[in-house]
Amino acid sequence: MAQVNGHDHSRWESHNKMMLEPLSSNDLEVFDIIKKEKKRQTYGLELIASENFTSRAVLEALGSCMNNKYSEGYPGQRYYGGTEHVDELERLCQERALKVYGLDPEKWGVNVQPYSGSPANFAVYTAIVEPHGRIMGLDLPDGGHLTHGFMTDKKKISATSIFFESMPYKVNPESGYIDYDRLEENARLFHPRLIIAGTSCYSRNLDYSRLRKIASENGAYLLADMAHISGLVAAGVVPSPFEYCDIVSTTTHKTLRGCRAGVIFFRKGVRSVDAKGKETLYNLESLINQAVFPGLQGGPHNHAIAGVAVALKQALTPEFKTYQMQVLANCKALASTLMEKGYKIVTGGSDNHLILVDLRPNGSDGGRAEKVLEACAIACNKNTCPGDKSALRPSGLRLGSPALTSRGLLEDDFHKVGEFIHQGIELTLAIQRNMNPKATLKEFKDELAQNEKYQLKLKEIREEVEAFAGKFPMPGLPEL
Ligand code: DSN
Repeated sequence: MAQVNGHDHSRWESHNKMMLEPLSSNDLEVFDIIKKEKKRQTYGLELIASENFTSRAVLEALGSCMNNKYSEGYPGQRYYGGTEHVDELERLCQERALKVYGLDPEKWGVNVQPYSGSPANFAVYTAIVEPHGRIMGLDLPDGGHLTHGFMTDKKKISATSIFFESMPYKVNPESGYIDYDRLEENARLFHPRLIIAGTSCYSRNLDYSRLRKIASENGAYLLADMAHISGLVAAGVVPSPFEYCDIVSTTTHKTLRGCRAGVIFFRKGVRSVDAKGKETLYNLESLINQAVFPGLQGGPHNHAIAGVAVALKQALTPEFKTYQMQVLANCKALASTLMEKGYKIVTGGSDNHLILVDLRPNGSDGGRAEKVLEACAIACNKNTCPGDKSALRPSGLRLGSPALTSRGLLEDDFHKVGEFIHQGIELTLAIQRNMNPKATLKEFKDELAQNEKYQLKLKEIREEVEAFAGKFPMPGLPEL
């Protein structure tokens, strides 16, 4: 090895060794952390509604040499040489994205370069809304996403609310359903440039036709942020936003089950025809493409585009449709188990992959229950419920079925998962009963950590959960 092309390369040998070594020997600290995370994922119950387990093929594409390539620009128009294969890849990814959602390339275009969902949404806003232009999205405490314009009375939290004027719409605090009448009234007063049809924690289908009507009445664009449900839409098991929207954004790693990235779809062709028959055309293609690059991003993450392309191919299979149908069935099974045990589910059920459990009737809240469940190897997240007075003490737990369904759990297994959650919440309530009702979350966590009786109970539940979860296969790379 010392001789390469007749020259002595011996001083380079240790460098080459480092570059070719597997992770397991090259960086034991990172390797060990990843192994621990893999164990946590394998022996725990993953119920975070926005998470999933992507496939081995997606992870292989993601870990490929595509990571190494810069390719600022778009296929055929790059600022770098050596881009023939990334051009081919990006075009393939675009074709598959349109095919998965049944879109005619004459009427729809797609940008697969956004790094994730938040930059994708911000790109849409900067493309079509002028600085300080008006945006209406579902309020975060009501189930919307941060990027849909979240702010409080004290602070503009999301950059969307800093650089644009945001007026949220809300759910009805009694029913938990979106209050479309109030949105309609407020839109007439606010004159938004853009209305966002998208959610992070809403268990019901959106009324896209109603949202379209409200947007059109106000000359506003309608953007669907379908990040949570894009896999369900791809499989045709929930209503599609494409018929009604001008633009659709999504992440690719939630129900769509790819790697972490973002995609924006935009309409092309005729936007409207006036009374005299004069057509107005969409000009979204150049606005959105320019907003993504060079407006907000540099070189696309070609390894992520490769992973997304693989996930999109999988999304075209019958197996993917079966998976998405099972996501819905499992979510319903979990909802019915918890309702049979007397829990209040916001809106009384679910049309999609998630439920929101309102713990106010039980005298508890999401923060405390989340901590206990986490200690039982059950991962979920606290979430505000409609009518919550403070976002600092959210009353609910958001539970989703996509990740565990990817591991092969069926309805009966989800009934069992519901039993485990019930045991965790019972323990939460038992701890609360023995504490001052005004105890802080920190005091609650200290009590949980220090009280031997609770630690024993936690251990008992966790061991059962781990034995149960460990029986299901884990998608992904065999080692990592
Ligand atoms: N943070 C994600 C979620 O959990 O819903 C959305 O980006």
